[in-house]
Amino acid sequence: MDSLKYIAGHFGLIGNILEVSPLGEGLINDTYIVRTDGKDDYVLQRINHAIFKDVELLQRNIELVTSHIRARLEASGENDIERKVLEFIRLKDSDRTFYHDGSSYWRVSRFIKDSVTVSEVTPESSRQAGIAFGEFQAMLADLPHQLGETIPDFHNMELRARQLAEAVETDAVGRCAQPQVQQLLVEMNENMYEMCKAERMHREGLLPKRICHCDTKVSNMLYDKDGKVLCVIDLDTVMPSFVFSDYGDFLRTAANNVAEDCPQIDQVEFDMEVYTAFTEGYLQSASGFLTDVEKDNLPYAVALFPFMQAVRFLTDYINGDTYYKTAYSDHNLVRACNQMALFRSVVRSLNL
Ligand code: GN1
Ligand code: MG
Repeated sequence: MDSLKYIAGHFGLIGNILEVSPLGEGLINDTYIVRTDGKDDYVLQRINHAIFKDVELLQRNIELVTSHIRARLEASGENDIERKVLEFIRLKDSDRTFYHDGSSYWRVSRFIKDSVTVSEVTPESSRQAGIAFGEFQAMLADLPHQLGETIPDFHNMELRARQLAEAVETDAVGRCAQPQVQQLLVEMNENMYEMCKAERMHREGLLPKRICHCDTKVSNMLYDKDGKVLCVIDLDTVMPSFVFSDYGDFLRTAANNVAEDCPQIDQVEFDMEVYTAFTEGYLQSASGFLTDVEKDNLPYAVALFPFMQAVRFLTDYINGDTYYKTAYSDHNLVRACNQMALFRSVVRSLNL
Protein backbone atom coordinates (compact mmCIF):
# COMPACT_ATOMS: atom_id res chain seq x y z
CA MET A 1 0.00 0.00 0.00
CA ASP A 2 3.05 2.27 0.21
CA SER A 3 2.91 2.99 -3.50
CA LEU A 4 -0.75 4.00 -3.10
CA LYS A 5 0.23 6.40 -0.30
CA TYR A 6 2.87 7.82 -2.60
CA ILE A 7 0.31 8.33 -5.36
CA ALA A 8 -2.26 9.91 -3.02
CA GLY A 9 0.55 12.18 -1.77
CA HIS A 10 0.59 14.00 -5.12
CA PHE A 11 -2.84 15.48 -4.40
CA GLY A 12 -3.49 18.50 -2.20
CA LEU A 13 -4.82 16.54 0.77
CA ILE A 14 -5.18 18.04 4.23
CA GLY A 15 -3.37 16.08 6.97
CA ASN A 16 -1.03 13.08 6.88
CA ILE A 17 -1.99 9.85 5.21
CA LEU A 18 -2.43 7.07 7.76
CA GLU A 19 -3.71 4.18 5.68
CA VAL A 20 -4.95 3.27 2.20
CA SER A 21 -7.28 0.27 1.81
CA PRO A 22 -9.68 -1.13 -0.83
CA LEU A 23 -13.24 0.24 -1.00
CA GLY A 24 -16.39 -0.89 -2.80
CA GLU A 25 -17.09 -3.39 -5.53
CA GLY A 26 -17.01 -1.53 -8.84
CA LEU A 27 -16.48 -3.66 -11.93
CA ILE A 28 -14.40 -1.09 -13.79
CA ASN A 29 -12.12 1.16 -11.70
CA ASP A 30 -10.02 0.25 -8.63
CA THR A 31 -11.15 2.21 -5.57
CA TYR A 32 -9.43 2.82 -2.21
CA ILE A 33 -10.12 4.81 0.91
CA VAL A 34 -7.33 7.08 2.13
CA ARG A 35 -7.51 7.64 5.90
CA THR A 36 -5.78 10.75 7.22
CA ASP A 37 -5.21 12.44 10.56
CA GLY A 38 -6.77 15.61 9.12
CA LYS A 39 -10.43 16.55 9.06
CA ASP A 40 -11.26 14.51 5.98
CA ASP A 41 -10.65 11.08 4.51
CA TYR A 42 -10.44 10.67 0.75
CA VAL A 43 -11.31 8.24 -2.03
CA LEU A 44 -8.48 7.31 -4.40
CA GLN A 45 -9.33 5.75 -7.75
CA ARG A 46 -7.30 4.25 -10.53
CA ILE A 47 -9.24 5.18 -13.66
CA ASN A 48 -9.68 2.28 -16.06
CA HIS A 49 -7.85 3.81 -18.95
CA ALA A 50 -8.60 0.93 -21.33
CA ILE A 51 -12.30 1.82 -21.04
CA PHE A 52 -12.12 5.58 -20.47
CA LYS A 53 -9.66 6.43 -23.20
CA ASP A 54 -9.80 10.21 -22.85
CA VAL A 55 -9.11 10.90 -19.17
CA GLU A 56 -8.83 14.63 -19.74
CA LEU A 57 -12.32 14.76 -21.26
CA LEU A 58 -13.61 12.50 -18.49
CA GLN A 59 -12.30 14.73 -15.71
CA ARG A 60 -13.46 17.86 -17.51
CA ASN A 61 -17.02 16.46 -17.64
CA ILE A 62 -16.88 15.58 -13.97
CA GLU A 63 -15.55 19.00 -12.96
CA LEU A 64 -18.27 20.76 -14.99
CA VAL A 65 -20.99 18.59 -13.50
CA THR A 66 -19.85 18.85 -9.88
CA SER A 67 -19.27 22.60 -10.01
CA HIS A 68 -22.66 23.14 -11.65
CA ILE A 69 -24.43 21.06 -9.00
CA ARG A 70 -22.49 22.85 -6.26
CA ALA A 71 -23.60 26.24 -7.64
CA ARG A 72 -27.22 25.07 -7.85
CA LEU A 73 -27.12 23.80 -4.26
CA GLU A 74 -25.61 27.09 -3.08
CA ALA A 75 -28.29 29.06 -4.91
CA SER A 76 -31.01 26.96 -3.28
CA GLY A 77 -29.65 27.69 0.21
CA GLU A 78 -28.60 24.08 0.90
CA ASN A 79 -26.51 23.90 4.06
CA ASP A 80 -24.99 20.41 3.75
CA ILE A 81 -23.23 20.95 0.42
CA GLU A 82 -20.10 19.07 1.50
CA ARG A 83 -22.13 15.87 1.67
CA LYS A 84 -24.36 16.50 -1.34
CA VAL A 85 -21.87 16.73 -4.15
CA LEU A 86 -18.49 15.15 -4.80
CA GLU A 87 -15.39 17.32 -4.71
CA PHE A 88 -12.31 16.34 -6.69
CA ILE A 89 -8.93 17.35 -5.29
CA ARG A 90 -6.34 19.11 -7.42
CA LEU A 91 -2.71 18.09 -7.60
CA LYS A 92 -0.26 19.92 -5.35
CA ASP A 93 1.66 21.33 -8.27
CA SER A 94 -1.05 21.96 -10.90
CA ASP A 95 -4.78 22.54 -11.13
CA ARG A 96 -5.42 19.20 -12.77
CA THR A 97 -7.64 16.72 -10.93
CA PHE A 98 -5.84 13.61 -12.15
CA TYR A 99 -2.33 12.22 -11.81
CA HIS A 100 -0.54 10.09 -14.40
CA ASP A 101 2.16 7.88 -12.92
CA GLY A 102 3.52 6.83 -16.30
CA SER A 103 1.12 3.94 -16.77
CA SER A 104 -2.04 4.56 -14.72
CA TYR A 105 -4.30 7.55 -14.19
CA TRP A 106 -5.46 8.40 -10.66
CA ARG A 107 -7.88 10.83 -9.06
CA VAL A 108 -8.95 11.70 -5.54
CA SER A 109 -12.24 12.95 -4.13
CA ARG A 110 -13.21 13.85 -0.60
CA PHE A 111 -14.87 10.99 1.26
CA ILE A 112 -18.41 11.92 2.21
CA LYS A 113 -18.78 11.70 5.98
CA ASP A 114 -21.35 9.49 7.69
CA SER A 115 -22.54 8.03 4.42
CA VAL A 116 -23.28 4.46 3.48
CA THR A 117 -23.86 2.58 0.27
CA VAL A 118 -26.48 -0.11 0.22
CA SER A 119 -27.10 -2.98 -2.15
CA GLU A 120 -30.69 -3.52 -1.06
CA VAL A 121 -33.30 -0.84 -0.68
CA THR A 122 -36.72 -0.51 0.89
CA PRO A 123 -39.68 1.03 -0.94
CA GLU A 124 -39.08 4.20 1.09
CA SER A 125 -35.37 4.50 0.24
CA SER A 126 -36.29 3.83 -3.40
CA ARG A 127 -38.74 6.70 -3.33
CA GLN A 128 -35.93 8.90 -2.00
CA ALA A 129 -33.63 7.66 -4.74
CA GLY A 130 -36.27 8.42 -7.38
CA ILE A 131 -36.58 11.97 -6.12
CA ALA A 132 -32.77 12.29 -6.08
CA PHE A 133 -32.24 11.07 -9.65
CA GLY A 134 -35.04 13.25 -10.94
CA GLU A 135 -33.39 16.20 -9.20
CA PHE A 136 -29.98 15.21 -10.54
CA GLN A 137 -31.30 15.28 -14.11
CA ALA A 138 -33.26 18.47 -13.45
CA MET A 139 -30.17 20.23 -12.04
CA LEU A 140 -28.13 19.27 -15.08
CA ALA A 141 -30.84 20.27 -17.55
CA ASP A 142 -29.44 23.81 -17.73
CA LEU A 143 -25.74 22.94 -17.75
CA PRO A 144 -24.39 25.53 -20.16
CA HIS A 145 -21.56 23.34 -21.45
CA GLN A 146 -21.70 20.48 -23.88
CA LEU A 147 -20.48 17.28 -22.26
CA GLY A 148 -18.38 14.82 -24.24
CA GLU A 149 -19.39 11.16 -24.41
CA THR A 150 -16.85 9.42 -22.17
CA ILE A 151 -17.81 6.13 -23.80
CA PRO A 152 -19.41 6.91 -27.17
CA ASP A 153 -22.88 5.34 -27.64
CA PHE A 154 -22.67 3.84 -24.16
CA HIS A 155 -26.37 2.94 -23.78
CA ASN A 156 -27.13 2.54 -27.47
CA MET A 157 -28.94 -0.80 -27.69
CA GLU A 158 -28.35 -1.09 -31.44
CA LEU A 159 -24.60 -0.84 -30.82
CA ARG A 160 -24.78 -3.45 -28.03
CA ALA A 161 -26.68 -5.73 -30.42
CA ARG A 162 -23.95 -5.31 -33.04
CA GLN A 163 -21.22 -5.98 -30.49
CA LEU A 164 -22.96 -9.21 -29.50
CA ALA A 165 -23.30 -10.28 -33.14
CA GLU A 166 -19.60 -9.55 -33.73
CA ALA A 167 -18.59 -11.51 -30.64
CA VAL A 168 -20.63 -14.48 -31.85
CA GLU A 169 -19.11 -14.18 -35.32
CA THR A 170 -15.55 -14.20 -33.92
CA ASP A 171 -16.21 -16.65 -31.06
CA ALA A 172 -12.73 -15.80 -29.79
CA VAL A 173 -12.49 -18.42 -27.02
CA GLY A 174 -14.90 -21.05 -28.34
CA ARG A 175 -17.70 -20.43 -25.82
CA CYS A 176 -20.55 -19.97 -28.30
CA ALA A 177 -21.42 -23.63 -28.70
CA GLN A 178 -22.34 -23.99 -25.02
CA PRO A 179 -26.08 -24.80 -24.74
CA GLN A 180 -26.68 -22.04 -22.16
CA VAL A 181 -25.09 -19.48 -24.47
CA GLN A 182 -27.18 -20.71 -27.39
CA GLN A 183 -30.40 -20.48 -25.37
CA LEU A 184 -29.62 -16.96 -24.28
CA LEU A 185 -28.79 -15.92 -27.84
CA VAL A 186 -32.13 -17.21 -29.15
CA GLU A 187 -34.06 -15.34 -26.47
CA MET A 188 -32.05 -12.16 -26.95
CA ASN A 189 -32.54 -12.19 -30.69
CA GLU A 190 -36.30 -12.64 -30.29
CA ASN A 191 -36.47 -9.45 -28.23
CA MET A 192 -33.74 -7.41 -29.91
CA TYR A 193 -35.88 -5.38 -32.33
CA GLU A 194 -38.35 -4.28 -29.67
CA MET A 195 -35.56 -3.40 -27.23
CA CYS A 196 -33.91 -1.15 -29.83
CA LYS A 197 -36.96 1.10 -30.11
CA ALA A 198 -35.42 4.03 -28.18
CA GLU A 199 -32.87 4.51 -30.95
CA ARG A 200 -35.62 4.47 -33.57
CA MET A 201 -37.72 6.99 -31.64
CA HIS A 202 -34.65 9.21 -31.35
CA ARG A 203 -34.01 9.08 -35.11
CA GLU A 204 -37.65 10.01 -35.71
CA GLY A 205 -37.18 13.07 -33.50
CA LEU A 206 -39.55 11.74 -30.82
CA LEU A 207 -37.05 11.19 -28.04
CA PRO A 208 -34.49 13.74 -26.78
CA LYS A 209 -31.11 13.13 -25.19
CA ARG A 210 -30.47 14.81 -21.85
CA ILE A 211 -27.54 14.74 -19.50
CA CYS A 212 -27.84 11.55 -17.51
CA HIS A 213 -25.72 9.70 -14.99
CA CYS A 214 -25.76 6.43 -16.96
CA ASP A 215 -24.67 4.17 -14.11
CA THR A 216 -27.41 4.58 -11.53
CA LYS A 217 -27.01 1.20 -9.96
CA VAL A 218 -28.07 1.39 -6.35
CA SER A 219 -24.51 1.07 -5.06
CA ASN A 220 -23.64 4.35 -6.81
CA MET A 221 -25.76 6.29 -4.40
CA LEU A 222 -24.76 7.43 -0.92
CA TYR A 223 -27.39 7.39 1.82
CA ASP A 224 -27.28 8.96 5.27
CA LYS A 225 -28.08 7.00 8.41
CA ASP A 226 -31.79 7.78 8.09
CA GLY A 227 -32.05 6.31 4.61
CA LYS A 228 -32.13 9.69 2.83
CA VAL A 229 -30.08 10.05 -0.32
CA LEU A 230 -27.08 12.31 0.13
CA CYS A 231 -25.28 12.20 -3.13
CA VAL A 232 -24.85 10.42 -6.44
CA ILE A 233 -21.33 9.05 -6.99
CA ASP A 234 -19.35 7.40 -9.84
CA LEU A 235 -19.73 10.20 -12.36
CA ASP A 236 -17.57 8.65 -15.11
CA THR A 237 -20.49 8.02 -17.39
CA VAL A 238 -22.36 11.30 -16.95
CA MET A 239 -23.17 12.19 -20.55
CA PRO A 240 -26.04 12.81 -22.95
CA SER A 241 -28.41 9.84 -23.07
CA PHE A 242 -32.10 9.00 -22.87
CA VAL A 243 -33.68 9.52 -19.42
CA PHE A 244 -34.40 5.79 -19.56
CA SER A 245 -30.77 5.20 -18.61
CA ASP A 246 -31.07 6.50 -15.08
CA TYR A 247 -34.60 5.36 -14.42
CA GLY A 248 -34.00 1.88 -15.83
CA ASP A 249 -30.59 1.13 -14.37
CA PHE A 250 -31.63 1.97 -10.83
CA LEU A 251 -34.55 -0.45 -11.01
CA ARG A 252 -32.35 -3.08 -12.64
CA THR A 253 -30.30 -3.24 -9.45
CA ALA A 254 -32.68 -2.02 -6.73
CA ALA A 255 -35.77 -4.00 -7.75
CA ASN A 256 -33.94 -7.29 -8.25
CA ASN A 257 -34.51 -9.48 -5.19
CA VAL A 258 -30.93 -10.73 -5.50
CA ALA A 259 -27.56 -9.35 -6.65
CA GLU A 260 -26.85 -9.10 -10.38
CA ASP A 261 -24.45 -12.07 -10.16
CA CYS A 262 -26.49 -14.35 -7.91
CA PRO A 263 -26.34 -17.83 -9.49
CA GLN A 264 -29.71 -18.91 -7.98
CA ILE A 265 -31.64 -17.79 -11.02
CA ASP A 266 -34.99 -19.01 -9.64
CA GLN A 267 -34.66 -16.41 -6.87
CA VAL A 268 -34.48 -13.50 -9.30
CA GLU A 269 -37.71 -11.55 -9.02
CA PHE A 270 -38.73 -8.03 -9.88
CA ASP A 271 -39.95 -6.17 -6.81
CA MET A 272 -43.13 -4.26 -7.64
CA GLU A 273 -43.16 -2.29 -4.40
CA VAL A 274 -39.72 -0.88 -5.07
CA TYR A 275 -40.79 -0.17 -8.65
CA THR A 276 -43.90 1.73 -7.62
CA ALA A 277 -42.15 3.79 -4.94
CA PHE A 278 -39.16 4.68 -7.13
CA THR A 279 -41.41 5.65 -10.02
CA GLU A 280 -43.54 7.90 -7.83
CA GLY A 281 -40.40 9.58 -6.45
CA TYR A 282 -38.86 10.01 -9.88
CA LEU A 283 -42.02 11.49 -11.38
CA GLN A 284 -42.36 13.84 -8.43
CA SER A 285 -39.09 15.60 -9.32
CA ALA A 286 -38.84 14.86 -13.05
CA SER A 287 -42.36 15.27 -14.43
CA GLY A 288 -41.72 18.99 -14.95
CA PHE A 289 -39.28 18.33 -17.78
CA LEU A 290 -40.29 14.87 -19.09
CA THR A 291 -42.21 14.69 -22.36
CA ASP A 292 -45.22 12.41 -22.80
CA VAL A 293 -43.16 10.05 -24.95
CA GLU A 294 -40.59 9.75 -22.17
CA LYS A 295 -43.25 9.13 -19.53
CA ASP A 296 -45.17 6.62 -21.66
CA ASN A 297 -42.02 4.60 -22.27
CA LEU A 298 -40.82 4.29 -18.67
CA PRO A 299 -42.12 0.68 -18.46
CA TYR A 300 -40.08 -0.15 -21.58
CA ALA A 301 -37.02 1.34 -19.85
CA VAL A 302 -37.51 -1.04 -16.93
CA ALA A 303 -37.21 -3.99 -19.30
CA LEU A 304 -34.47 -2.44 -21.44
CA PHE A 305 -31.79 -2.21 -18.75
CA PRO A 306 -31.70 -5.82 -17.55
CA PHE A 307 -31.86 -6.80 -21.20
CA MET A 308 -29.00 -4.51 -22.26
CA GLN A 309 -26.91 -5.60 -19.28
CA ALA A 310 -27.53 -9.26 -20.14
CA VAL A 311 -26.39 -8.58 -23.71
CA ARG A 312 -23.26 -6.80 -22.44
CA PHE A 313 -22.38 -9.56 -19.94
CA LEU A 314 -22.92 -12.28 -22.54
CA THR A 315 -20.86 -10.37 -25.11
CA ASP A 316 -18.01 -10.15 -22.60
CA TYR A 317 -18.33 -13.84 -21.76
CA ILE A 318 -18.11 -14.77 -25.44
CA ASN A 319 -15.15 -12.41 -25.91
CA GLY A 320 -13.28 -14.16 -23.09
CA ASP A 321 -13.94 -11.71 -20.22
CA THR A 322 -12.00 -8.73 -21.48
CA TYR A 323 -14.18 -5.94 -20.03
CA TYR A 324 -15.73 -6.65 -16.62
CA LYS A 325 -13.75 -7.82 -13.62
CA THR A 326 -14.62 -11.48 -12.97
CA ALA A 327 -13.99 -13.69 -9.94
CA TYR A 328 -14.47 -17.10 -11.59
CA SER A 329 -14.55 -18.50 -15.10
CA ASP A 330 -18.25 -18.31 -15.92
CA HIS A 331 -18.99 -15.22 -13.82
CA ASN A 332 -20.15 -13.22 -16.84
CA LEU A 333 -22.40 -16.08 -17.99
CA VAL A 334 -24.01 -16.25 -14.54
CA ARG A 335 -24.53 -12.49 -14.66
CA ALA A 336 -26.10 -12.72 -18.14
CA CYS A 337 -28.49 -15.51 -17.02
CA ASN A 338 -29.43 -13.51 -13.92
CA GLN A 339 -30.17 -10.37 -15.92
CA MET A 340 -32.26 -12.27 -18.51
CA ALA A 341 -34.28 -13.80 -15.65
CA LEU A 342 -34.88 -10.29 -14.35
CA PHE A 343 -35.91 -9.16 -17.84
CA ARG A 344 -38.49 -11.98 -17.99
CA SER A 345 -39.77 -11.10 -14.54
CA VAL A 346 -40.18 -7.44 -15.55
CA VAL A 347 -42.04 -8.40 -18.73
CA ARG A 348 -44.42 -10.61 -16.70
CA SER A 349 -44.90 -8.13 -13.86
CA LEU A 350 -45.57 -5.11 -16.07
CA ASN A 351 -47.52 -7.02 -18.74
CA LEU A 352 -45.23 -5.80 -21.50
C1 GN1 B 1 -20.07 -1.13 -14.58
O1 GN1 B 1 -18.59 1.30 -12.75
P1 GN1 B 1 -19.43 0.16 -12.31
O2 GN1 B 1 -18.68 -1.04 -11.91
O3 GN1 B 1 -20.45 0.62 -11.33
C2 GN1 B 1 -20.49 -0.57 -15.94
C3 GN1 B 1 -21.99 -0.32 -15.95
C4 GN1 B 1 -22.71 -1.60 -15.64
C5 GN1 B 1 -22.22 -2.15 -14.30
C6 GN1 B 1 -22.81 -3.51 -14.01
C7 GN1 B 1 -18.31 2.02 -17.54
O4 GN1 B 1 -20.35 -0.20 -13.59
O5 GN1 B 1 -22.39 0.15 -17.21
O6 GN1 B 1 -24.07 -1.37 -15.57
O7 GN1 B 1 -20.79 -2.30 -14.29
N1 GN1 B 1 -19.75 0.64 -16.24
C8 GN1 B 1 -19.10 0.79 -17.39
O8 GN1 B 1 -22.64 -3.81 -12.67
O9 GN1 B 1 -19.15 -0.04 -18.30
MG1 MG C 1 -19.21 3.15 -13.18
